[in-house]
Amino acid sequence: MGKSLTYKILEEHLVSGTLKPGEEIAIKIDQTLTQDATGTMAYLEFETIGIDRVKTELSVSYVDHNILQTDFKNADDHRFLQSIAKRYGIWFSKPGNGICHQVHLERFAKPGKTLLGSDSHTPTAGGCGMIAIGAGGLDVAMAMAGKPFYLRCPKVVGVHLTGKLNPWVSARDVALYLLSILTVKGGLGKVLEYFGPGVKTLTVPERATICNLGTEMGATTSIFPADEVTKSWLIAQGRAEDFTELLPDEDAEYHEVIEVDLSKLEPLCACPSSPDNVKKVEEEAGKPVAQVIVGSCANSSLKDLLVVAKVLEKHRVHSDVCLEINPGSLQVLENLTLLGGFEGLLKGGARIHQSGCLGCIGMGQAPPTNSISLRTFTRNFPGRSGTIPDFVYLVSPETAVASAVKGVITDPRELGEYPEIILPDRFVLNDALLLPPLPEEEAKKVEIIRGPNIVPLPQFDPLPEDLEGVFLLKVGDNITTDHIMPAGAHILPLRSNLPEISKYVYKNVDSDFSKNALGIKEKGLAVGVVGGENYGQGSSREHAALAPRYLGVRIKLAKSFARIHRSNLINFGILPVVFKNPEDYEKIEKGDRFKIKGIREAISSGAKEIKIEIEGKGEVLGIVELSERERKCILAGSLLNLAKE
Ligand code: MIC
Ligand code: SF4
Repeated sequence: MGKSLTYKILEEHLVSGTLKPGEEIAIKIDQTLTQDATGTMAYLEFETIGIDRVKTELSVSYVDHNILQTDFKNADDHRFLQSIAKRYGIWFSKPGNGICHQVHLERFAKPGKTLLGSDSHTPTAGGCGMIAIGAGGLDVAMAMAGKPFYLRCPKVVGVHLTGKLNPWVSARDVALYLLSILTVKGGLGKVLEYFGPGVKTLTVPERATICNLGTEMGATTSIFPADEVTKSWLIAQGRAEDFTELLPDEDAEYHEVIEVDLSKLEPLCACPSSPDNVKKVEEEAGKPVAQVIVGSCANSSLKDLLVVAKVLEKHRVHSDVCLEINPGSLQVLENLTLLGGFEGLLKGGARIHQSGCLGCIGMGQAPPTNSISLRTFTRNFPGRSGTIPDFVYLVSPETAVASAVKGVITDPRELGEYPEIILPDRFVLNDALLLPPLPEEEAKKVEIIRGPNIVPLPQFDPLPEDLEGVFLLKVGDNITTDHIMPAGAHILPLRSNLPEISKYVYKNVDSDFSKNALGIKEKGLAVGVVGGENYGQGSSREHAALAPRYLGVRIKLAKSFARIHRSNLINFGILPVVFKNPEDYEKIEKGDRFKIKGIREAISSGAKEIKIEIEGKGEVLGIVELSERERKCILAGSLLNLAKE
């Protein structure tokens, strides 16, 4: 049997392990990316490792998340990041240049390479034929230091595309269709590899949209082949030399195959409040809409905005709707303007923002109370918009603009003929906000600028002999990192200040969590959290592990864990334990005391099972599936301690 594209690239980058699903492998990382919200911490960690210059082929530091400067904090972080980039040989993408994933696709994505990014939507670059994986900041820091990236070898799911999308149906609908079958956990431990005759009908940004949203299925990453379409994209970006043709073998072996006939798809939407709560747009049609936003790393490419502009040349935004546009990048904005699209947006009544994540991560754009907001974003987790409760639908740009002009959720096919959209063969390139790395000698002289918001990392103590403590919280299935460590305009600016940001851990689930956890920690006890399936889905933010650890959390006991969060827990010395008998979940209540005798010995001897004594309720068995490297990390108390050892 032949090889999948995924295994071809992994094999070429394999540093240790064998390509057997579930086994720990280590791969060489060619490129890294960070964004500001995870980047400040990643670079503090990178500094601790003590390397003089990044060892990757290319590393980029983007500023796109925290671009709302309500006080000195974000502004200081930007300066810190810029000075770090100068000092260590890193590209720097200034605020306003665009969302990391969109810019990376335009300027740096390269077929056949590996990319590790401290953002869960890093797989967007899979649209350009690379293996692009999201990870915690510390893993990215290690990759910048030239260390390999460790992961469980994924299974490869072949997504066989046939047919061609109909007018008004777009890449978003392909992803929503897959979300409806795979759900938010169907991609766990898997790479989604697209193949078949339908592939050539999709442009690189469309492929990128599909890869981007594979993250919402829990997939390790997603990838498209690098073909003639990829070549034209790279030529249009002035990067013809970056092209290499990369295809799976004709008889490639896939662990599973999903068939998608593109011509059968219809406009879909993810209803509140989960990306897999998918319905046909026509089923939700007629509900009044207050806000519509087109943007985010999933859907703010040139074509996405041009279709909106073309519709607005003929129709006005409904008087009761606020239509907001968050361009994906400076390049998108400039090319849109040159093609007359900017004018179309203005004439039709759209409100235009700068390029960046903005409302997608709750930095402004909160919807009004009890109203429906339609967004072309990645996630509609409860409260992520900044309004609680919120009613956020995830849709395509086509459905977004149709609903914006009609004032109610509308199937875009009602708009009649699809507008003619001609994309340029060559984009106008503008790297005014993209700074290349400094030469080595010059870089060595650069001083790092630290504002008062940059607080050094604390020391993390090693795993004790026995673990005794309190399960302070019990939560259900699919808990997101937005539940654990919320974002938004008030909290995001604290990403480089651990003591401060920890005050917000689980804030919207249990407002006393942080205070009570510290109380338990002061008594010398450990804090535990009990969870259901797919615990920690969503973002790559390591703060969802780091901040709880700061509050004394040492164990999370769940039915299953999301990939990135599990790695982040281990990186910061929190033990991820899976229930041996899932029904034991019912046994434990919030406030229960627990004891694990000889935990240190058990972990160092490689025990697969541990006994957790629950006071007054007997024993619960937990499974600890850790590789040798992960065990060492837990014993040391954090990966940083281990790296220093
Ligand atoms: C997100 O979409 O949730 C974010 C904000 O981009 C995160 C990263 C972060 O929390 O900083 C992600 O997806 O990893
Ligand atoms: Fe930014 Fe939203 Fe994309 Fe995260 S999902 S990188 S917040 S645009």
